[in-house]
Amino acid sequence: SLAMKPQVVFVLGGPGAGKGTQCAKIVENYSYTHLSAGDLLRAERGRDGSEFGQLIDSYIKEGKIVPVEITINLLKKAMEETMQLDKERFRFLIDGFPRNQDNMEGWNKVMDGKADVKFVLFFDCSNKVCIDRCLERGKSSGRTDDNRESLEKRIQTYLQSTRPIIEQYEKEGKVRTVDASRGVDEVFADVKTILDKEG
Ligand code: UP5
Ligand code: MG
Repeated sequence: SLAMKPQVVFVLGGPGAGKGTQCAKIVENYSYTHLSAGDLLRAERGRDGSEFGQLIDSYIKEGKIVPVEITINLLKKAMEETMQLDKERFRFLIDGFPRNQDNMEGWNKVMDGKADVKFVLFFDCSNKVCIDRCLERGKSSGRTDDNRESLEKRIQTYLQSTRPIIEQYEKEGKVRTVDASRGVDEVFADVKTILDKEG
């Protein structure tokens, strides 16, 4: 049988914009598989015998972007494993990637011709709302980067490195923007409109 090429939606937005929350809701309603690059990196950090554990740990605390070779391998492996288990599962939400030029070049190099990027779902949210949400979550998340010091760095990295990537995709007409500062259900209503239209 013919294997389908992975169909990818990149999900971007600042720290705490609601990428993970909205992806979870999408998965309940559409046949997408959610892959959070951050979650994959945190799992790799905690994996016994990982040669990248310490590097990932320090990058995450510093809000810096991990070298793409590491992230792309985790994403590629997760996509392959998903499709091996069920060949109908070829639609992916790739959450929190690509975050910089290095990420984008790495993706283009490794995935060229192997996956189609349909569009970028951009959760647009003010820095203040983003920071407040992460600090609130930090009370119980156990995440090493949900503190004020790391958050300032995460926001800086987002503004300096990730926004330009979103702008590049915008020029290609590939960005679908959602106002993510509203309540979860209001945001999701807009997400649904976009996904229903894109098919
Ligand atoms: N919440 C969500 N939506 C809400 C709403 N509409 N109203 C009110 N509250 C809302 O949500 C964050 C919090 O806000 C939660 O408590 C939620 O209940 C609430 P969440 O859905 O988790 O937001 P999300 O955008 O997913 O936030 P997250 O913190 O995961 O975003 P980041 O982009 O900062 O984190 P990520 O895990 O993607 O990356 C972490 C680090 O990993 C990066 O800083 C980087 O160091 C590294 N990384 C890489 O190096 N490369 C990668 O490719 C990816 C990550
Ligand atoms: Mg997340």
